[in-house]
Amino acid sequence: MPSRPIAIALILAVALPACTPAPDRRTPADGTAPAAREAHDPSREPSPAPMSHGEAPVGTSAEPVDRSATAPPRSTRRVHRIRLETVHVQHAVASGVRYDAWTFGGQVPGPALRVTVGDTVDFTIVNVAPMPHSMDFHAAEIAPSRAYVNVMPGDSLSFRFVARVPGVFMYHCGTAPVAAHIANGMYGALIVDPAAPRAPAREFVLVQSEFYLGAPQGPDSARQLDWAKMLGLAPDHVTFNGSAGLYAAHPIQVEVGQPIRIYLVNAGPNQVSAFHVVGAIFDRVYVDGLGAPLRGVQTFNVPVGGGMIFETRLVEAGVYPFVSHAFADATKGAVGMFRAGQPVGTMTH
Ligand SMILES: [Cu+2]
Repeated sequence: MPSRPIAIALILAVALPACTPAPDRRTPADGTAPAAREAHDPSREPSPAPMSHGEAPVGTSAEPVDRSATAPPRSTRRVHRIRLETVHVQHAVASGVRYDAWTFGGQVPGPALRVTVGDTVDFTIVNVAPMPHSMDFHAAEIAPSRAYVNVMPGDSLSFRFVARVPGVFMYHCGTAPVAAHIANGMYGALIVDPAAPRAPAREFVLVQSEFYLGAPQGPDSARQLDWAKMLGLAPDHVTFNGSAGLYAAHPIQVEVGQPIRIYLVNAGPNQVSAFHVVGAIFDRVYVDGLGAPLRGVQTFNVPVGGGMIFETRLVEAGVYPFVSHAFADATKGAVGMFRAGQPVGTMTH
């Protein structure tokens, strides 16, 4: 353990940049701008990427990615025996930032699941973590008092449900305080396909979520939840699939004109996702439910705890950012890139 003065210095070194006050908007008595204010003017800082809407450094599609966004294939089974262990692991929430995560299946988000309307989900939760956890499937119609109950360490619980409504649904731990269990990583997406398959497309699953970092407890220590930041809606990182800017560093390769379908779940626990693909319009947005899709949509809000299906095409070769258009959140990591075809004259070359 570091000595107390060193520990305090380390905490301040990490915490102070995050606590930098907002630019002072008061006008000085002499009308001149103080030098300190100019030094913090965001417009004077270099753009993180040599393109509009970059918001994060853009890597190449050739590098392997820890977490693929590719959706699992449509299933032909009618009964799905799904077993998930609740396990605590360290998770890379951003480059160089490890987080003490609580998970389903040892990953954040938990595994993407896929069933078809009418299928039976035969689910078992096995708690190998040192505290109670539970499971809440938004795709299920079931009594929470029976199924969504706490599972003690070393114990397990099984329940079944039939998926009735197509869409993409959140699942999450429902143990109190739920905000902590979600903020720590206990969520994922369950796709429920309609009985008649959707049109062929490249299919992706994105789960948006936030992370609220407590001060490090020592050199190279993993971070833990800052409850006050969570209550204050002040995340440090907002992510697609658990890591800030993951698909900016590892753009998702698609073909020009190819139909793209994105299953998007917003796990939160707090921030609405204003989902948008720069340079594209959504041909269809399926708000969860049984109704007809919206057509010709630029941006659509996915509520916390909601899931929607977005369909689009990218009309020419190029790099197309996808973001939460709530740009504080994009700046904090809710940004990725589609790379259509083989673009020339971009930062990918
Ligand atoms: Cu939990």
